[in-house]
Amino acid sequence: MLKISKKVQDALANNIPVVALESTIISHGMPYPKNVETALMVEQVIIDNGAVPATIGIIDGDLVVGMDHDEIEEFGKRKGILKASRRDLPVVMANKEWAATTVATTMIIAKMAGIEVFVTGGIGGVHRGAPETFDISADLQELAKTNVTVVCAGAKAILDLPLTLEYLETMGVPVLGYKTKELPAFYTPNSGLNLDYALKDEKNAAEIIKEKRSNKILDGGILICVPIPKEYAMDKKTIDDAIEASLKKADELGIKGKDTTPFLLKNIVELTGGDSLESNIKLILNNAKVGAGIAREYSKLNKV
Ligand code: PSU
Ligand code: MN
Repeated sequence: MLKISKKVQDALANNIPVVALESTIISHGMPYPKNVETALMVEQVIIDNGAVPATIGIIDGDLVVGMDHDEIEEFGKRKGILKASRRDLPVVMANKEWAATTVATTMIIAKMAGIEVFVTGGIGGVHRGAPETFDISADLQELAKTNVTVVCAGAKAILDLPLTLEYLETMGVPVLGYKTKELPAFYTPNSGLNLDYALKDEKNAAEIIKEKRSNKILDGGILICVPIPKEYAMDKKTIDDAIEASLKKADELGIKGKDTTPFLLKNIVELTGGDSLESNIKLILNNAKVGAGIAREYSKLNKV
């Protein structure tokens, strides 16, 4: 059921760097047509930085690795595309559904295909109020066990960032800041939360990945957090207010489970008049550049 595009297959066979990309951000994370434009721009940044993009999603139950442009367009505009996390995988495969892959599912499929580096915007995490609701994204469990490196801009302040970091620590996931020792907060470079390690550069990241992969006992993901470039960051008060208002609205409407994250993202875009979407796009493009660089350095280390 794994369908890897010819380009991605050739790259993997020849130790050419490949970068995996998710599709939930396309189908459930941004409005059409910006979602498609962004997905295509991200692919182009990866190509311009010397790697091969592999956008991942589920089409008629097949696990597609390396969507073409028409497929990306479909994920952007088709109605009724499901959001598949780990628990949904067997169902959407057996029922031959179209489903967008979350960070968790994209990691699983990237691992199946043999892709180490995966670039996204933000990961799921421990939601605010989780001590009551138990709402903790399956992304965190996946980071604990699946051998893929995820490059992101931290986690959004819709989440409980201190608890998200605690959870990752408990699960043994290395959380590495890209040239920073502070956890970035997605729309802003600063969260006020310390990280233990700052990566010097892309090569340093590749060395750490290589070390972890050469020790079976250290199986699991790695999280690399790249701060949004200052010039694209949002004003902290503006974004915090939009987040607060969106959380309140979700609560009033009784939004739960897998609908929570897409609802909050959409609401924040509306409340900021599209500004948060622009920041979101800029940070992903930046992550793509860093991720491609890490994939390139990692390929170099794996040359025999
Ligand atoms: N965070 C974002 N943008 C996104 C997502 C998270 O800033 O698009 C998506 C990712 O696909 C992530 C998923 O894996 O939401 C997490 O959903 P949940 O909280 O239901 O696990
Ligand atoms: Mn959840």
